Amino acid sequence: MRYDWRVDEIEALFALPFNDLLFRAQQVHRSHFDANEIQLSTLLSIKTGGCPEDCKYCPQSARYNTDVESELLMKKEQVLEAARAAKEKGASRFCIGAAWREPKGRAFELVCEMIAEIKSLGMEACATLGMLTAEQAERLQAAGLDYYNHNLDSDPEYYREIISTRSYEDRLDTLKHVRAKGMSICCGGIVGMGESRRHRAGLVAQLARMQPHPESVPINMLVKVEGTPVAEEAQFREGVDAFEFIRTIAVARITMPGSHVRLSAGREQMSQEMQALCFLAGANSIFYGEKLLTTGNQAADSDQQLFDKLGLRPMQQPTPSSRRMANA
Ligand code: SAM
Ligand code: DTB
Ligand code: SF4
Repeated sequence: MRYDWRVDEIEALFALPFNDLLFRAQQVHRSHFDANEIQLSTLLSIKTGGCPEDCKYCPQSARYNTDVESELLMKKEQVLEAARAAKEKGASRFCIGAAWREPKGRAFELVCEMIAEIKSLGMEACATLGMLTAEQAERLQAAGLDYYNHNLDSDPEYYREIISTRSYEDRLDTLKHVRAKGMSICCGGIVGMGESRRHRAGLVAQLARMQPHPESVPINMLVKVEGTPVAEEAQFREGVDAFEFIRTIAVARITMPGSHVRLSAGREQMSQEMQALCFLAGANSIFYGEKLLTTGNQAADSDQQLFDKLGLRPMQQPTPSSRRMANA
């Protein structure tokens, strides 16, 4: 496994002829995974809207005028009901998200209780709650949390155009705390916010230089939500075409061979053919269920149909030892 990827090497991968790039990605994918298995994670927003941060893509920031209303923390029983339903439909991981800068007080205690109960259903538990201190990471680990999601979103340079209220270093610190307590990391970014290919290569380099690599790497296609600056302002308007997005997946697969690369937000807007190319490029995980946090996702039924057409199978929950080996 390599951890010394340079941005220009990654840019060179991006620049390969499409067929060569996908061939390389397939070779890497097949030497680390069963290429017909897809990991299924279901998301639930347990605390929606009203976030003090200024992430320019986010419908949940209180600073922008979007359709998202601020809600209170969801009740534990409701969360568990959603987790049970997700398990019933075949998800192996349940991910809870809160629109916070960081977790605090009684709400954090309640989230720890939710995590313990999700674990008692026999599912993997993931949470995304904003910045963490070392103590909070320890509490989450003690509650049984398997994964913490905290994205870098972009490379360090373009990041400054997108978020001002939390630094890149803050994000890396949170990831360090999560790793130090022995939890797995889910960390990726967003494609299509007006960034250049060099910035995309820079994001992948940041992820691929982490040692060990994040176990889950969500690659989100920007969901343009009315009222957010990236959807409204001209400077962010240059999106990416389907091929550039698929290239990003392939490059993530080649540079992080043992990670689950997730075809994440934006799938509702993708054709089945595009999703199939993402799987061919090495994506082996999706968000499964009709909602992401506040926006829509493909319905579970249509995912089942796509899986049938492609001969894909849901991945069973990996055992801790097989996960460790994937990163060796
Ligand atoms: N508040 C927490 C935080 O940001 O640390 C957790 C929730 S936040 C919504 C999780 C991630 O969702 C973001 O880091 C971003 O990568 C992704 N995301 C948010 N809005 C998105 C959008 N409109 N399109 C694509 N991805 C988005
Ligand atoms: C991630 O990388 N993508 C998910 C999850 N981690 C938390 C969130 C996508 C959010 C898309 C916009 C929304 O539904 O609000
Ligand atoms: Fe808040 Fe997270 Fe949205 Fe940023 S991405 S505004 S931190 S909910």
